[in-house]
Amino acid sequence: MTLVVIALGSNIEAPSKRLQEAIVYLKEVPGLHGVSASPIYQSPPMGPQDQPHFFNAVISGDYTGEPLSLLTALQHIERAMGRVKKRHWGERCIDLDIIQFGNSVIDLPTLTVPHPGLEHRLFVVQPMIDILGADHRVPGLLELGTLRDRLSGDTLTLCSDVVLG
Ligand code: A4P
Ligand code: MG
Repeated sequence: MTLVVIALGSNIEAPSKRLQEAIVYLKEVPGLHGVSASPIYQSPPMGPQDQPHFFNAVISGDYTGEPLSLLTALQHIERAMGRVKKRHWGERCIDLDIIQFGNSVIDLPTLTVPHPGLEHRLFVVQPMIDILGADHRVPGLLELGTLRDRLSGDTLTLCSDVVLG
């Protein structure tokens, strides 16, 4: 079993409902067990500013398969949910990124893990802390609490009206 962390993001087409829908799909991924979901957070878009704010959450779970199998499963969910690629860092109804795959460091053309954006994204670091704790570490990085302190100037709002699970 490998501890995996997956980031969820959405900023169009009823984002918080899309995150809930994605959780339902994630719980059905073969080999992925014990899924627990963070609260949802809202933040201004990173990248192009002419798009709506993002809703983000993370899930953790235990996975029995290989990294590329998990990536394929996530891309299948994105397609099933009707995701259309518009532009890099642009609007999307769902984005599923592998943040951590146990202690693995993966550098393939189609998969980079740990996700290289993690230490710059409070909208991933904070929900990871919520479910894994501030002492948790991702390979090659300092503990999450330190990453959060470095991002303390970033804007992040807890959406307490919707609970995933
Ligand atoms: N890929 C490589 N590594 C991974 C990984 N660890 N997990 C490849 C998932 N996929 C990975 O992704 C392009 C390719 O990345 C995939 O085919 C896969 O083989 P994509 O989602 O189709 O395209 P993209 O938008 O160009 O890139 P990406 O990396 O998903 O965008 P980001 O970095 O996730 O940024 N602002 C806020 N506030 N919150 C957000 O969630 N998200 C984005 C998207 C922009 N701004 C945001 C947010
Ligand atoms: Mg992606």
